[in-house]
Amino acid sequence: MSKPTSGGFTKTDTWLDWYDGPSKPRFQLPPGSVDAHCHVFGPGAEFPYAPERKYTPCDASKAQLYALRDHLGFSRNVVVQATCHGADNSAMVDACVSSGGRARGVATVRRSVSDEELQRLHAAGVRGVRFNFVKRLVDFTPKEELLEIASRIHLLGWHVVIYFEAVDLPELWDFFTALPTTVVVDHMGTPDVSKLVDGPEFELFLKFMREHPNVWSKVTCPERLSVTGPRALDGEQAAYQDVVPFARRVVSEFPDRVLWGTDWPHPNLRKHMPDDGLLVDFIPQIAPTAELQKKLLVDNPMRLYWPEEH
Ligand code: 0GY
Repeated sequence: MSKPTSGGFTKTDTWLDWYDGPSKPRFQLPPGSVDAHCHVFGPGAEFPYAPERKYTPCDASKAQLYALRDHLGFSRNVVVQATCHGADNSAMVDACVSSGGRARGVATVRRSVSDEELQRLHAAGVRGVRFNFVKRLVDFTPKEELLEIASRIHLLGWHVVIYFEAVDLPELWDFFTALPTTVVVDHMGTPDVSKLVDGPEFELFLKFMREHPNVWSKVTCPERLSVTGPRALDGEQAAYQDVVPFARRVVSEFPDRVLWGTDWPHPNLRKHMPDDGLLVDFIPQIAPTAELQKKLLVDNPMRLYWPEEH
């Protein structure tokens, strides 16, 4: 089914719509599991896309997100501001406030954000800001502006989510390690999984986590990182096999600092759109024991996003 973009927007030519009718996962999520990385897009007619955006997605509403949550067996969501909405957090905030306390958010803010606005975001459920260094997604923001934002949101008990390409880690290292907050890395720092898991590139990322106990990682996006793709290698094994050693390594070494999320509705995938049920079936391969699964899906996200209940 095609999902046209509303509000007078036309989605980017190569845009793949999210997967309709995902399978029911075979893996049963532990009770209270949190989808700690997902987005809402618009709908554009209600929440217009930002003029400075680098892509126009298909609409993906809060109702569709929460239907997926229930279908997959999650209890809660962390809705991360997507770059197509710039620093207008309205769609993400609307999703959080309509969730009945079952969603928290990660916002994008500019240096000019007022204290009142930060308080308003906090009341809506926002607990972090995202700093994005992926050049195809955002324009450059000076580091001193980001540090200023980080020191302000630190006072609210929020954390910083960072999204970057693995090749840029050396250059960004000093900035990242100067952040005063908990720092959550999107998608394991986007490793090139055709390289060795114990090669220099991924070792640098592991060193980053090892030397900085305030750094957490989302072990997300096998569909984005995989080179071999969704093809299952045999009847019993799930897809995205080339990502497994990377994610498994991070989960086993840092079990108390990892998060998992669907990444629905999967922005900017150009080759295939994953079946979200299949993505959930990926989890036991990277977190093979019930204890690791509970940390990854319940304890860690609750500690970070719902500390008052933890
Ligand atoms: C992701 C990945 C992407 C995009 C965004 O905010 C965004 O636009 O997050 C991407 O294109 O890699 O984290 O979902």
